[in-house]
Amino acid sequence: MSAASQQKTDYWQSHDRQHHLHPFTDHKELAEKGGSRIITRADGVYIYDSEGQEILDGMAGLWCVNLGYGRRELVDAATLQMMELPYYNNFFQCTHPPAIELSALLSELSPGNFKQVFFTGSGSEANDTQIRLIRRYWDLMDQPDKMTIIARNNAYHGSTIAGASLSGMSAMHEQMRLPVPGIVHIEQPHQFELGADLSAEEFGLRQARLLEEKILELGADKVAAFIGEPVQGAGGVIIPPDSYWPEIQRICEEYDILLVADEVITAFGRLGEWFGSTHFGIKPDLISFAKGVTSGYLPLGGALVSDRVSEVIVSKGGEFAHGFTYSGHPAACAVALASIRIMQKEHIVERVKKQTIPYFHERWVTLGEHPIVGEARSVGLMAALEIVKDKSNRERFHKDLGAGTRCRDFCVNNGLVMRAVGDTMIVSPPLVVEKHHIDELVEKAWRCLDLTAASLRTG
Ligand code: PXG
Repeated sequence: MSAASQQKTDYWQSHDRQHHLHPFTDHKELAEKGGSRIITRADGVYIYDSEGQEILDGMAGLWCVNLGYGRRELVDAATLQMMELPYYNNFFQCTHPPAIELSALLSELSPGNFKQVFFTGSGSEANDTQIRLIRRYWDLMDQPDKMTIIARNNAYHGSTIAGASLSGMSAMHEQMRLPVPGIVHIEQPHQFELGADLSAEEFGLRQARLLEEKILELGADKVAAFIGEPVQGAGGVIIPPDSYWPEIQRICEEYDILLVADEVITAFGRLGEWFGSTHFGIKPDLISFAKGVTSGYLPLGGALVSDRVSEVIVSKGGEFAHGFTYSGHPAACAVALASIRIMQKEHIVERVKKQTIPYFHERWVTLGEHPIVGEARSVGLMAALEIVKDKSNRERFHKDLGAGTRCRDFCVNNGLVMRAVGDTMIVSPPLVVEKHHIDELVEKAWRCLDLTAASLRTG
């Protein structure tokens, strides 16, 4: 590293420390470590830090940069839209062409009958919107007592008060005194942690039936909806057994409960379909999206609303008292349109399904042979490794050893972004990764697992 880049890094790190509070960060620990890594540019599937290191972005930013970095068409779409109309709102009986065109395109791509879209600025706001849509729907159906929403432990639905309440992250709940009333949780379909003794089929059915038990406990006339990510992402890429979602679907139908698929991560190609619900055969009433809709180039999210819900909301009338300044921001919508059109033109979803996913899966599962890996699993372009001390009985390393964060740090220092969720390592690379990137990812991951194992041996 040159003296000039060292000086710049020092300057940025010191200002960052003094002025910038980061999301989900222990600032005391960060300061002790010497400060943040500063990412200054990116190209394709690589990011570059202020010291000039090239790092393969195994997380597509934060599960979002699906088309990779440096796509000129997305930049041009934003620029043109900003010149034409940088901002106008969708309140008070107004709108603009990008929001109209994007809502029509999303409706066309959606699985099933989703004619209406409500735009937000993020995934958290999308889920906040879902709660309002759900409550509005049951009020208009003259069943105002159908209020409670059932979510799952270790789910992630965002970090606003509503998003964090729907989420099942105990640390978030403790710190923020959540969930808010009317949101309850059931156990997740995490077989590695909770169901090693059962077949996948049995475990999936057992975990789905926890929903039925909870509905019966609360009374179906009190339960409004169930929300779940088709595959839990931030919780550690938890892939439900095939028996899980069909049973959830049956239960929602039997007890007249709305089904919300939080597709903030799984929509727009990550599972080899436009929507992850198609992969699992889920027929949701509401879908949350964000992230991949713009490939992360600008913030945008939303709720796709099925005809069942939207026809009630539209036909019964009365104002839907909800909205954000940036609901359907024109530049974000223009980027989303450009991003989806690139995906269509380059047949990205089909290519990912037929070529990238099978190769990625074949290579990823080889990491399961590593001495400290208890399980290597993947679905679509989402994958996890469970770091264990003893492969035979899934015993974990002592928590204080921080095996996961050690591995994460080895990865980033050796040119790979791989995230740690406790001792579960996860990746979700851009959809445009090629075979040689996948080889590089798996080789680097293996090497960093070796380094992790060696460092754990020496304490
Ligand atoms: N739903 C799901 C399924 C998500 O993954 C959100 C909602 C919230 O979206 P916004 O745009 O409000 O952040 C998410 C976000 C992680 C991590 O550590 C994951 C997310 C966000 C931040 C960190 O894996 N997912």
